Amino acid sequence: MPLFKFLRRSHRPPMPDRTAGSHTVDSTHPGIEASREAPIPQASASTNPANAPLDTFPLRPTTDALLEDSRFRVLVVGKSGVGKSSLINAVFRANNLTKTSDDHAIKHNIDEEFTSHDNDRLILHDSEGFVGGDIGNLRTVQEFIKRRSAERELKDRLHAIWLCCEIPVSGGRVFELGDEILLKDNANKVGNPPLRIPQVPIIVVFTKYDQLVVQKKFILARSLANADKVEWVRQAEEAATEEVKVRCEKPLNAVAGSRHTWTEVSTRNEHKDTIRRLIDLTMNSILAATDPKPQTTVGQSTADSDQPNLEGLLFAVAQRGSLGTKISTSIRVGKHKYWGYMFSGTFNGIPLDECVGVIHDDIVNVWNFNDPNHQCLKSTEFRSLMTHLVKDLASERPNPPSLLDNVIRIMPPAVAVATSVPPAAPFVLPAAAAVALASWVYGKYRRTPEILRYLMGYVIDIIIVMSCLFALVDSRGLDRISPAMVNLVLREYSQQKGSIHEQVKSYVNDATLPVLRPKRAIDRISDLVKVEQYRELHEAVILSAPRPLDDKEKWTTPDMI
Ligand SMILES: Nc1nc2c(ncn2[C@@H]2O[C@H](COP(=O)(O)OP(=O)(O)O)[C@@H](O)[C@H]2O)c(=O)[nH]1
Ligand SMILES: [Mg+2]
Repeated sequence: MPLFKFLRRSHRPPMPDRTAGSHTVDSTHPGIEASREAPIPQASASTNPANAPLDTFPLRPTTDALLEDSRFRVLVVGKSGVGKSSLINAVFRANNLTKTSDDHAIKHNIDEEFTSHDNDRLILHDSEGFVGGDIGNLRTVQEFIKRRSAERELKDRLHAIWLCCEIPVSGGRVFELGDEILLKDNANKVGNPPLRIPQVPIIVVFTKYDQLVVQKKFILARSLANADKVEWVRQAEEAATEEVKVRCEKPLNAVAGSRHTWTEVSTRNEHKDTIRRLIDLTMNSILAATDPKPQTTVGQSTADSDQPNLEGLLFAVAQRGSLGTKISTSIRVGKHKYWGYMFSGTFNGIPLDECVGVIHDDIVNVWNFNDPNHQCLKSTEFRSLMTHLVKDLASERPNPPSLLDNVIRIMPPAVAVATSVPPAAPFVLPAAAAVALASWVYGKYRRTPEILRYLMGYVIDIIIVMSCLFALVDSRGLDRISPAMVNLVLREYSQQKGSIHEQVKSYVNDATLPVLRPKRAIDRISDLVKVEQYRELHEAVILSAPRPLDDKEKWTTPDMI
């Protein structure tokens, strides 16, 4: 029997398969689903939400079933040297890609699957693109796209295609004949709605944008001799962007029409915004392609849905370059299931550690940090620290324990373990004592202001902590998550959490409880985790991080946060 239910792994039938549900794009936060109403917890739809038992025991993170067997599958097409591998690294931080099998039956290189231990949410297919008038490889690519688009199973299907072409800095054609035929055929193709097989989006990626900026800087150097550097760079980028329109967009429009999705990228650090844009565009294209409903504008649909868009979720989880997409996806996944339960009372009677456990795991799954076996972010130590972080949300006058609470254990398991230590060693604390969860987690869920505050605070805090880790990893080019990184983030955030927690307290109290609506509460969480509000916190985390971080550092203790 595991020490904490948190650590228990349960088995339930997988999530419903991708169904005829409508998938929509949230234009403000490209995410995995856009439902204007928070989904009503299934169990409460027809019964009194406060009393309805959950139909889904034991609880299981929404993302678990999906992520168990499906990964984001992308085809990257482009001539050798255009920057495909660098791009994959910039978007997914997937170094050391290796072939998954040495299957001699594979006829074409394009069928080989590349995966990386650094980011196991990705399967890459790599194609050398087209040189000159070579049509042979074009046929191979087209056949592959056709076959992989028609796969019925999400896990086997191709989810996106990046066609990479280097920006011709010193003149010349941007496309080869093969690129043009591929784009033209794709533009003329229609999807297959009756079979619900979506057309896999092809995003045209014009690479090495920085080279064009350098060229423009050089040209402008003389005329802007007296301008400051910022202005010089701004003008060079503006001129480069105009040049991309002439050298790349115009030829693209000529072969594929003006609605085709494209963007310019550079994998150089100073152009990270181009990588974020590619991620957002890819997300929008996947959502638009997999939404069978008519689109109003790209990325917006007329329909609401509480079904997650699974292709979109796979990409949102796999990518590691867009903080905004991570935050909006955390919210979408939460909205889809357990956050509604949190405020409606559907969790009634369930041990709180179990409720917190599924909410925690769903969010950690979305962020997909390089954390082998989840040894940091799903560790008991981290869960424990997170439960302590929200302790200041306790009621000043705690509610008297309910009858329900009296029948469950009130002693933290760690203490229970401590008492079983032989009397000969009374002062030797067992290791588990250091990882006791905060006491509020050892009760059962009841819809009280205090418990709602703890849960709401936990969700907000863990998303903010994840966003700080993201900023730290991104700015330092760090690889794996370590306790040192998490400790640092927790220390910084614990100094700044006061105003957020005040807002949670004023949102949920004795007076507001009777009128609290799940949808409004979830919207409030979304407001409180908007990324713009945490730029300073992210900077503080980055500035206070020692170089190098101590990878042997032990977990901090709850009194330090
Ligand atoms: N200037 C510049 N060079 C790049 C960029 N991306 C990749 N490269 C360089 O282009 C070369 C080929 O890159 P690689 O990713 O291996 O291309 P692949 O053969 O298509 O996989 C390497 O020397 C990279 O450093 C970029 O955005 N800008
Ligand atoms: Mg390569």
